[in-house]
Amino acid sequence: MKVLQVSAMLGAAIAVHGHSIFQRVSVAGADQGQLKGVRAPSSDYPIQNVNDASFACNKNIQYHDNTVIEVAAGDPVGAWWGHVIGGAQGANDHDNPIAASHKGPIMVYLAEVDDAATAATTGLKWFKIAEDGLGNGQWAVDKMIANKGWHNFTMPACVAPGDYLMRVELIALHSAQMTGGAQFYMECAQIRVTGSGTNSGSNFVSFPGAYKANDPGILINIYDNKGTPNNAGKPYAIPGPRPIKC
Ligand SMILES: *[C@@H]1O[C@H](CO)[C@@H](O)[C@H](O)[C@H]1NC(C)=O
Ligand SMILES: [Cu+2]
Repeated sequence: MKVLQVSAMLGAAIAVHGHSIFQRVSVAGADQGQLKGVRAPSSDYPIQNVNDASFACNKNIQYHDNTVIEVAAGDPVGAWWGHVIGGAQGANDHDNPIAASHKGPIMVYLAEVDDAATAATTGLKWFKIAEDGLGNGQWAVDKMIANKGWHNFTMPACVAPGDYLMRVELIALHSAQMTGGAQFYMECAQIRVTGSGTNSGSNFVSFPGAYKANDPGILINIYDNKGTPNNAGKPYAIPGPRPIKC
């Protein structure tokens, strides 16, 4: 009986942390495989300090293979999120791919590198290629949950060929009304863009550096006076620069 009670309490404690990890890529509908070409930690914990030295591609990376994923400019791309490495944490995991409370945007950045398999993650110049925030009361995270962990976007058709780190970032805003309360989840994939694009980016930013703790999309109360997480019907200002336009 005691043991059962303790494990029930542990279960509840774990359920409180409905975090997430980006760990799989699809290109033009082809699943590239679990952790193939994605650098990931084993921990699903967020970073909450926008000045964290590991804000680009997360810390304590445990998974880092030599795969470089080919993406033709213009391809549809999917980024798959799971609660923990592998997806669900046990049976009936209601917090997979992420706890439903974790409303917020999902963004994709690229940084050009010499060799995506081995590139260091500091000192890079990042540009944004995709972003989704809040529309019609639905957050990017809501769509990702409805889509079984997949966040789909298009590799812009004008992106110049070359190796890039592709940083996919989700911000959970459920406690973002306190400074330092926003939760940042990010991993980087190793990709090689092909095609005849000529756009090597613009509006470059650094990580850390791109965000401030009090940016309007980071220090924010997303609840209306009834507690609905709809930003009280106001538009949501997605952090960082706008994506490139082709
Ligand atoms: C998103 O991409 C995944 C992986 O390719 C696919 O299974 C899913 O159907 C796509 N979802 C939508 C809504 O396009
Ligand atoms: Cu969480």
